[in-house]
Amino acid sequence: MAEIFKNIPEIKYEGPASKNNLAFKFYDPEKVVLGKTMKEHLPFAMAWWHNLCAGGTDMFGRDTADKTFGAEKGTMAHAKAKVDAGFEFMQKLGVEYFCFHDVDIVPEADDINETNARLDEISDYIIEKMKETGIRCLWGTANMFSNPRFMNGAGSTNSADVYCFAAAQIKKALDLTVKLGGKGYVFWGGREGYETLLNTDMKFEQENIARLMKMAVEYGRKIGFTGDFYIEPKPKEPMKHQYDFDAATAIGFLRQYGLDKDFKMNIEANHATLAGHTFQHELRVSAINGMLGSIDANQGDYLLGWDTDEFPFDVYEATMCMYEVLKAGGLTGGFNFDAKNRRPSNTHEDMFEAYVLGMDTFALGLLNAAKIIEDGRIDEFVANKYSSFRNTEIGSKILSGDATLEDLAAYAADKKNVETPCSGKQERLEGIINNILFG
Ligand code: XUL
Ligand code: CO
Repeated sequence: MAEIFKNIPEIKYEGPASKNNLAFKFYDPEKVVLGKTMKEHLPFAMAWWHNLCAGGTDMFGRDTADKTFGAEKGTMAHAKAKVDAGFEFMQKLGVEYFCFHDVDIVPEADDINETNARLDEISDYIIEKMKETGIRCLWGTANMFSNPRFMNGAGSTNSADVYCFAAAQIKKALDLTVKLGGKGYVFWGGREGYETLLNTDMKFEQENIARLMKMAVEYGRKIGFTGDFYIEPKPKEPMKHQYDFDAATAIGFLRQYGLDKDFKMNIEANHATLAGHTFQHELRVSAINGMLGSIDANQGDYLLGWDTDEFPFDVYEATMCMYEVLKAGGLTGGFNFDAKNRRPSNTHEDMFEAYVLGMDTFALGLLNAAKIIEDGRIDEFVANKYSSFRNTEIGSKILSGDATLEDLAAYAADKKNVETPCSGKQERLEGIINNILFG
């Protein structure tokens, strides 16, 4: 098989002093941090769609990057060239997983049966490559938002026929995910939402989405899918209002429809900030509900109100992410770079440099988060902040669930007045973080 990225060597760890743009400065796969190697802490994945398909087209201009990999676009030869390119790319970087939508891996045909035959063919080819390289599938999904048939949604569509086509795509994508040994299956509700309530029966749409998810779980379990289903929350774009607004909303939805045992969250940094939350907030909400599954590792731009899907470079944000992940005991999924090069970064070398940046950013985040945990001052402060509930009789009574409202009112009446609680010490804590990161 001819090499595609001819001028790109295998990317190695060279350390922070290195000036080599094609070397890791911080991601040292075998380095042990808090008892596990970096590679174990950070199961990185390549997003098929951005890395192998997207060429930089935006609202104002066509592709700037060449992603043909020597084949004619829209052909099965091109689909195979993307497999070749993807596996060479992952191998050179030491990325051990990939994520895909059905339509990323083959060109969609007019007849769904033909599309499915193409999917069978390409997945056979992908499996060969997986066997050769040891690279694995993190998760699969069905693209139920690009085809015009999904303009009114997939699970939330008004058309029973379109609903069946969505179901057929999910069925096939689940077959593929199981065939490729994927650890997870993602639902990102691209067009599951609405533009105006003037034409929308919100309750009907949400119930129909839940029905589709239930069918997916039943089918998945029947064919031997033992992994997690994920919801990837996003508040808007393409729809004005998306039903999976954020982690709290998605978790409430899953509980309402009895889906919470089979689903976890796939949290994307840029989606968190679009929802008006920090990445860390979304991770914490998922973790405290036992639903932190996987991460779409990217970064938004606070000056732009849309999903820019940038490669993560914000070390502070990555640090807080890794702090949450470590405290949660790791992910069942991984870190999928749902990120794309900026449009003018249009060379193959840029593709590699983007992954070097993202992987180094998360490696730094891991190192920093481990230092914060080992330092212990932040955790100690938070534990002490609530100590009145643990160290006093009345506090313990509240926690044990034995107290009544009357008991507490009688306690307050006895006390007559109460001191203000301890200071929140935000500035001290922020200083501690700076001191740990840069000291
Ligand atoms: C879109 C997005 C998707 C999902 C998979 O914003 O993040 O690519 O990750 O459908
Ligand atoms: Co995503």
